[in-house]
Amino acid sequence: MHYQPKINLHSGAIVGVEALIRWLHPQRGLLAPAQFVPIAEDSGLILPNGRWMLREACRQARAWQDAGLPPITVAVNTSALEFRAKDFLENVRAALEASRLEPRYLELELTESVLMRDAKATGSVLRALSDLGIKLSIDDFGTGYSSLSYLRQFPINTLKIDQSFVSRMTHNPDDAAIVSAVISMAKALRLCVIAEGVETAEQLAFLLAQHCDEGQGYFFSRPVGAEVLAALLQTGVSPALPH
Ligand code: G
Ligand code: MN
Repeated sequence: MHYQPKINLHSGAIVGVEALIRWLHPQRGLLAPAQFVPIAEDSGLILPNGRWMLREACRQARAWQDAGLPPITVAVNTSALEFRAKDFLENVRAALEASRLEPRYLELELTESVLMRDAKATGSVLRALSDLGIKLSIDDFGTGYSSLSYLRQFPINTLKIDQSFVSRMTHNPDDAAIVSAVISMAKALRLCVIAEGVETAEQLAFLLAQHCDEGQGYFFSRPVGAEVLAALLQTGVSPALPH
């Protein structure tokens, strides 16, 4: 498991991490999720794998707190298959209980396609999670097939602007317009908004000008191991923000 910091763009502080799984393959080296998650989904391994990630992320977040580090939120990506599983809520509760992590420090990242399938059943699971005190975010926002009405129907906390928009926004006015519109919409709906895939100072400057709340990406830090993240929590990320 690797952890990528999420930065409050105004204070520069690390406010959370996204837990990202990697597979150290004996022949092929370190593999990114895109290279094995589809296979894990087809084989059914995504379910035990997701359960493990949830437990491990909660355990690690609590371990950082127990080590005296400032408390941060840990976000776990949740696949459609996991979200639909009958025991999903139970697994989330069990991971929180086993780790003794307060629910407000756990966030689940869901894609638009997860939210769109069967709105009624989705709504009740989301409300149960939200009632527990868990945070919910929409991952890759703007790239899926979705309906904006779920933004007022569902107890969502955060929109994550997809990195494809962020990577083009400083060159392409259309992407810039989409990014600033998503930020405005999030503000109007009192949602938190975070830009994914921030790689350059120019992108950061654009996001600051648009009053984007948070950022995540290689500009601040690559996904790192738990020990490196603990060090970053003490030193802060470099490069330092321009203020
Ligand atoms: O779908 P999701 O947004 O959860 O995917 C996150 C993926 O994006 C991870 O695999 C992570 O390593 C990658 N990533 C994180 N930051 C950056 C970045 O700044 N640039 C690029 N190209 N990829 C990134
Ligand atoms: Mn994600």
